[in-house]
Amino acid sequence: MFKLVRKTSIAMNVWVQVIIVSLLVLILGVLVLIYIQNFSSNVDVESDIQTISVDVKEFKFTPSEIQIKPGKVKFVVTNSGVGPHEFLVYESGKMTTPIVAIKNIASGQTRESDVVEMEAGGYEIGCHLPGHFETGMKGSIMVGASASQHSEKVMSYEEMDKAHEAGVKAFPAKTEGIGGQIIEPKIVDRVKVFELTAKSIKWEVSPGKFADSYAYNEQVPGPEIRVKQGDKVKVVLKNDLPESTSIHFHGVDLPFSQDGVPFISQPPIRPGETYEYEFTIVDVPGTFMYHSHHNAEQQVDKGLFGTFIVEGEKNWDVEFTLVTGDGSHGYTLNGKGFPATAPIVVKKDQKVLVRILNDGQMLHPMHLHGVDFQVVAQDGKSVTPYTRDTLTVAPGERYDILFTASKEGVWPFHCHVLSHVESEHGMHGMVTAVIVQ
Ligand SMILES: [Cu+2]
Repeated sequence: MFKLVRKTSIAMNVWVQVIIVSLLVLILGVLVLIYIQNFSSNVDVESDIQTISVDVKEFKFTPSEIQIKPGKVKFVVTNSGVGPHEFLVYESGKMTTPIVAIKNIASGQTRESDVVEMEAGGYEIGCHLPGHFETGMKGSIMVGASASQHSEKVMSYEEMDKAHEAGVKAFPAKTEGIGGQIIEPKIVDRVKVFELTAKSIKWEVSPGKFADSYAYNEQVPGPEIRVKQGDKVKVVLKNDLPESTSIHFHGVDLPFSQDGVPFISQPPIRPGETYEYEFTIVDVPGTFMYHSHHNAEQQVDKGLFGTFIVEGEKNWDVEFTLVTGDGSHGYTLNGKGFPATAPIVVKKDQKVLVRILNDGQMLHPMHLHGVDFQVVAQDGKSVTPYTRDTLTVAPGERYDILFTASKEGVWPFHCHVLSHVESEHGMHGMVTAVIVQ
């Protein structure tokens, strides 16, 4: 009995050892498997993530049009601007539920998003700090099976030259619609009556690029109103917009009741309504503006602005009006972006007056090649003339400049904030030329 027990316990010991060793081998095997699987899936994930670098600044994203493949995406966003910005990615039309939201990116900071899974389809990007989206901080992401990593590849110098040449050769490019055409008043009981209708239109900013716009008489800028000191003037506004509006005659000396600010000096002009402004011109000759003073950030941006000129004696041969714009239409002169901007065509030795008005939201240092000019008036009041070749025009300001076209040639006349005028794709935006023949 004793012997038997001993034998059994020896046999049991061997079995226990076999089981322990087997278990150890099994555990080791499982560990190796887990390790291999983990390691290989890490590599997979790593090679699967598309990293998209985006530069943000006032007021654009670079690139603004992104093409990627469906799958895992990480955004690396650098703020090279001066103020804080945010970077939101959302499915088209679902602005309120972004799939990526990097907020409060300070100037100089680079921030990474979490890795997100993006299925094929259209997405939008935007900075929704007040005014930023509207001013151009927006773009799109196309997620598609055939897309390459980035749409904006590096251009060769030959491609860059070609793009620049094409732009210059296209100038002045034809587009639908001309803004700022002089409107003839109806004379009723010795009152000059100007009729304006505000409505939504598609405005062709540059060849093939149409923008959702609001316009007076289907023009951006609206028709140019010209009056004389002492004139009795009536401006009749019909509102065919989907929202209320008003007109403020910027800088014009008129009674409080005609100042055009809803809930301060008048009720808002609601959709479908017609409203009349009536006043007598007391200002001395000069350059003024008119624009919406209701939801103005959007309404003026979309095109509800125009030039209001009090005419006087002319000591120049020809004159032109140049209104700067910098909102949802991109960078524009008289509602058009280069190469669709209109040139200033003059004969040699003509005395040329240019009225420059800024109804946008940014500063534009306007620079003329070839000859200096004299600043003869600011905000509709004459000043002691001073000579410049570059003149910064701030929002709301108007300047009258005078020069003699003493040299034949094609002299660029452009804003000198370079992002408003020229990129690797050539000249765009706020560029025109004085063509002296
Ligand atoms: Cu500019």
